[in-house]
Amino acid sequence: MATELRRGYCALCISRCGCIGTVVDGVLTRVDPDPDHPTGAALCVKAKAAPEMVYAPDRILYPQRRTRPKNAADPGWERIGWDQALELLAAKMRAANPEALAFAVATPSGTALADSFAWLHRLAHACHSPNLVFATENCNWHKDYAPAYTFGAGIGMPDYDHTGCILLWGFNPAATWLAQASAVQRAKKRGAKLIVVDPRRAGLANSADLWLRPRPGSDGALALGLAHLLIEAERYDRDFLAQWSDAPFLVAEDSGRLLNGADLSPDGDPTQAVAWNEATGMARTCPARPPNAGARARLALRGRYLVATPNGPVICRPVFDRFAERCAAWPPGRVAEVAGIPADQVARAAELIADNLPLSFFTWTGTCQHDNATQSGRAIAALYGLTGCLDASGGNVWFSKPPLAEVMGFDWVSPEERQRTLGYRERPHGPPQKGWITTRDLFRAIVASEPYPVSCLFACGGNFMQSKPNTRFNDAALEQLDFFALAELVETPAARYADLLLPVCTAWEREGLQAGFQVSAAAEAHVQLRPAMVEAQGESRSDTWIVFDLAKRLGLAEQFFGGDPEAALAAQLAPSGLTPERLRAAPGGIRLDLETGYRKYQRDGFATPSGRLEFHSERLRDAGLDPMPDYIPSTERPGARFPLILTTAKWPQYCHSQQRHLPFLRRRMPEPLVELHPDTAWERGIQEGDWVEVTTRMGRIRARARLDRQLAPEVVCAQYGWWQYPDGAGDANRLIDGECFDPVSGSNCLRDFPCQVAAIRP
Ligand SMILES: Nc1nc2c(c(=O)[nH]1)N[C@H]1C(S)=C(S)[C@@H](COP(=O)(O)OP(=O)(O)OC[C@H]3O[C@@H](n4cnc5c(=O)[nH]c(N)nc54)[C@H](O)[C@@H]3O)O[C@H]1N2
Ligand SMILES: Nc1nc2c(c(=O)[nH]1)N[C@H]1C(S)=C(S)[C@@H](COP(=O)(O)OP(=O)(O)OC[C@H]3O[C@@H](n4cnc5c(=O)[nH]c(N)nc54)[C@H](O)[C@@H]3O)O[C@H]1N2
Ligand code: SF4
Ligand SMILES: [Mo]
Repeated sequence: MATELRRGYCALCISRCGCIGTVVDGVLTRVDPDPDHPTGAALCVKAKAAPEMVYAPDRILYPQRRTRPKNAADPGWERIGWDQALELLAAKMRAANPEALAFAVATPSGTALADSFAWLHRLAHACHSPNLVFATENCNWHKDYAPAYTFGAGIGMPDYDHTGCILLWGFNPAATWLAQASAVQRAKKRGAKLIVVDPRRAGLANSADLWLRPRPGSDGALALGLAHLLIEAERYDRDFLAQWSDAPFLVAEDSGRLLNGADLSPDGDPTQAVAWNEATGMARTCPARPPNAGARARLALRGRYLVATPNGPVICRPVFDRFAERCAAWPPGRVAEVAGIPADQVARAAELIADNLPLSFFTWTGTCQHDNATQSGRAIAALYGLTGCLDASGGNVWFSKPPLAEVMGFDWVSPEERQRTLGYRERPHGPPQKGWITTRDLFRAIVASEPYPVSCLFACGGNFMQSKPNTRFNDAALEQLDFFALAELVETPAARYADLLLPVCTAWEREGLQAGFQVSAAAEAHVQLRPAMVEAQGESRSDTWIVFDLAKRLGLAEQFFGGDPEAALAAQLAPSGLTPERLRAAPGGIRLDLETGYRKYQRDGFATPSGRLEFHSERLRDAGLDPMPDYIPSTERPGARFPLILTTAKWPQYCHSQQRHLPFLRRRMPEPLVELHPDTAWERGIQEGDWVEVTTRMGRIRARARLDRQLAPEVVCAQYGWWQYPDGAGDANRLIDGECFDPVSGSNCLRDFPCQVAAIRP
């Protein structure tokens, strides 16, 4: 018996936990943590199920072509060869004009798609397709892109090694990002405080110094309320705000517009904002980067000023004064009313934050999956801005990343082509600016040619029939596609509509590059080329292999490094000084000698139009949107028929709609659950373990009741993605209306939808 140990990392979710695989006679038998790896402290149950995943009987192992009509119960799959399969797909792609050709990709945060994410984008862009379906609006958009309107970049990462207080807001890393959960626990042991904001007392909320239980969707109100308490107590970083944020910039009271240099004199600089100098009692222009500290003027943050302009006097107030006024509308009593959090707990949270700086925070889907996500996110970002901890030691830091070549090819799509992206016209400040579209918009285009027809779709995973809310036209759209090719591991509900099924190998059977493991400066400097633990099963291939082969067939070899993935990898690595060979010789990975500096804005400014952290976004104002954060109640409010609030969450056993077919995991979570308060259950005659029905104005699903005394009696938490269970039970997304969405990002009410629960009588 030949036993081999192989170092790698688990690629199944964003955590990318360092691991060691055991391979006996070419068979993967187990996977264990790699304690020498920066994210290798622990593995979750999904990694433990790796052998079952590789050898699962349900896997697709050969390319297959449909032989029956799309509405037939059985597609009549016919096995074909790779050459025939890819030639068929290439012919269909060549025949479709670029905007009629769409791509789709599974989330790289909850699958191993990160391996090929960049290459699939490169292919779409080389084809000049403006449309790529990606769950970003409900996922990472609100932490990686939307914060750019405040910070000029994403939220960065808590500097756990130096932080004084951690705020986890709608983020449960114990279930979803093990390496962050470990980092939080280490920081807590060192003495850092922990505040968790979550309607459920899940994961680290159990050991937090303070657990705040907001009503789902009320996060914006809480953020403004906390900001109010910090402002009222003057426990904010005045110097940071005056020098590095737009807080002192004057806004005209009548128009809500920022004043600029041209307002002070006809030959003034219109690119410079204006602030009130308290020392001279005069308005002055304000450079993005402040002059040396000695010459610093004392710029007003509060008050109302009369500024002389060539067109007469204008009444102005600093941005900060206007922001403070918005926050003042949220005293603890009102937060308690709207968010359901007792006033003394709101006060306690503000105190904990102010007493334990530096503050760091992480927020993810708990605050993102709402139709008010953009504004809630801005409110949280603004609250964080007050502390002055951004990019400071112990705050949220942008750690230095391994320098890799940019290979996604975003700039191959011209601005004119980009404007054709589905949803771009309605949401130019959201994901469509990167070509990322929602299924709602895709399906409308397919079914109603609105605003133009889409006829051909190539998807690398992504189970959007399950993971997206109820979009009208779900089935009709996929049926009407002229051609749909799907690269998958298993036959998902979407596969029923595919013309061509391409077998993909699991991450355990293919190589993958991870440049940076995110959770600390050291982890972010770590680069690893994960080896294939075992050979690919059947004729399955990696997504990257498929993309490169297709590119060659489409005459795009030149854009794809001669069609050679190895040459492409070398080119991608070149700026880092690494080579594929060097990485293969160091299977545990290589730590680059990168240094992370703090407060990099002092050198570079923030990547916003003003060069400063922006409480007021003139870009959003120009787009007719509110330039300042606010709390916007969800459009969907509970009422007499649907008095409860439906939310969802993730569990350690599964990623989204996957893995239900693996017995090791299924034993640990055999059936779809719905969590509810014992009083809510009692009123309805429901007992622990009963099958119940959850209903919304969109439909009904079944699930097993699990009683949880820590929930608010009005909150119900269901699951989604249970397609491998009879009768569509447990699929909460069938209950949610995909026509309700955030006006900027397109995010949906996956966490905040009115519902009712009833016992199912036998
Ligand atoms: N096991 C597992 N891990 C995963 C994934 C997976 O599917 N399974 N998916 C990966 C992906 S793609 C992502 S995006 C991440 C997501 O990672 P997380 O954001 O941590 O995922 P969730 O558990 O869905 O949501 C976090 C918490 O938000 C809470 N919540 C619900 N509604 C609200 C609300 O209105 N306000 C607030 N403040 N909180 C609310 C939930 O109770 C939950 O505990 O996880 C990644 N990791
Ligand atoms: N109600 C509700 N809905 C949600 C969420 C929620 O919290 N609540 N979370 C949302 C979030 S955060 C996200 S990111 C989306 C996720 O939505 P999706 O990106 O659609 O994720 P999955 O549903 O897990 O589907 C992934 C599919 O890709 C396949 N796959 C896995 N690995 C590979 C691979 O390496 N190659 C290929 N070709 N295929 C692969 C899997 O078999 C699976 O069928 O769901 C969203 N939906
Ligand atoms: S948390 Fe689990 S699934 Fe995610 S990378 Fe770590 S071991 Fe894999
Ligand atoms: Mo996600």
